[in-house]
Amino acid sequence: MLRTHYSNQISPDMDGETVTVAGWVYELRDFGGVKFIILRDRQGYIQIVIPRKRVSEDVLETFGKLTKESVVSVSGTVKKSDKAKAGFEILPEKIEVLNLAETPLPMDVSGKIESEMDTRLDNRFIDLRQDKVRAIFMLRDLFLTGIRNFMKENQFVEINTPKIAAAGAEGGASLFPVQYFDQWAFLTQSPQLYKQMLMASSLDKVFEIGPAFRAEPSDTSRHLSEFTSFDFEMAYISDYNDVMDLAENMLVETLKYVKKNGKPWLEILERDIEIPKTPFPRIKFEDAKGMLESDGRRVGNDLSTEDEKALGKIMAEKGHIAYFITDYPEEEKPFYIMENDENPGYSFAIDLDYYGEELASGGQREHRYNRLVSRMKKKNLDPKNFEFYLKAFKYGMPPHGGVGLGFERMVMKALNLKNIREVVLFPRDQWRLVP
Ligand code: AMO
Repeated sequence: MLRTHYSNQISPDMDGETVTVAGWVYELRDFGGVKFIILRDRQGYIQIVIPRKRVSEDVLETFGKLTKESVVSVSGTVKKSDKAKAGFEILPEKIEVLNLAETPLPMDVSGKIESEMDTRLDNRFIDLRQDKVRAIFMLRDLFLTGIRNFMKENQFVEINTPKIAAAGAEGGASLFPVQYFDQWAFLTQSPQLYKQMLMASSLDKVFEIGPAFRAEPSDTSRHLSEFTSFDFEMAYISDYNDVMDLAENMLVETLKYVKKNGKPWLEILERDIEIPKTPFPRIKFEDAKGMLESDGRRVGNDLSTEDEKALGKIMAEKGHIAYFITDYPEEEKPFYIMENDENPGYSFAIDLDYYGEELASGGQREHRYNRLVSRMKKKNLDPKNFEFYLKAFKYGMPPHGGVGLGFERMVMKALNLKNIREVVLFPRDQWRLVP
């Protein structure tokens, strides 16, 4: 192997031992009689000390050729040193150049010079060499593990549903058409229809973490054309409160998991994760509207982005960064949401807002075939296009509900980042199809 130790596997008490380390040349310092290479590997930084009189001609010659971000493997002896940050340095016997980096670099890696978002995304492989950027993706990984742990502890089965489908669930405007052999298909906007169909199967508590596609031309810091949707669906609910209980616990437990296991990365990012106060307030839409109107806003039949922000402020003053908004006007909500017969015109739809932004939406579903068909017609949808889905409601469909949550929004907001693109390796938006 070109490496025997990562930087964090070496310590001052290994003084005198021979090791081979490998990584990128982060910095080159030449003081004449003594030169240094700061090598960066996945775990951190290692100082390579090159005193002219104590190393071979080969080592000196190689040092002269090195450029920043070149890839090298260095074999040498561990030397305890009070002057080195880590308490040790490596005196090299051999430096092997594995790949020389071209100069100049397309962007600065040290984090000292801030690069534009576009430059960073065009050169994502280099951007990811920055500690802070890497920290974001190490934390993102922990969010995924946290969610999975929580859902599995609660007996949910992880599923994968098709991403190429014949019909969309979230409205025609944001569908991406795909040429599918000799017919047209679409990239799925959400696993909605599939997770619901499964409620009529033996898998009555499911979740999925997968891509969702929206042909949204909105050029904002919180929309992508391809995002990761975390969806769950559960059968045999009494009402939408069961769905909210699950979503609330999931968010709190996931945040706790990341806070506990992501300490080194949070330190690099200089961020802390705030655990939202429980129970999350459950505010009826009309009450939210009332709160906003007494604050001087005019609110329609739904909350605009600005309304959400304003409500976020009001709630933050009351000590809540996470809360539900329930009972939306049915007119504003998709066909699969159940209407509230006791309060005509309203529905059992819920949104979960987090730091004044919509994080998730869902609710109790319409599981009664005839009501579902009439709701579809009311929304000008042709039930014929949804036969594959409607069939599942004819032969034993239990009451059920669930939510879809924008995974990137969760990571972005929890880490207090300003742009959703920060938390996606290779984001897709209206302007970006490469890399
Ligand atoms: P909705 O359309 O509200 O609901 O989407 C659910 C959540 O997904 C996130 N989201 C997005 N994130 C980034 N970029 C986008 N373009 C984008 N669009 C949506 C948001 C949003 O709250 N089927 C329902 C869910 C359900 O009822 O279970 C649905 O998709 O955080």
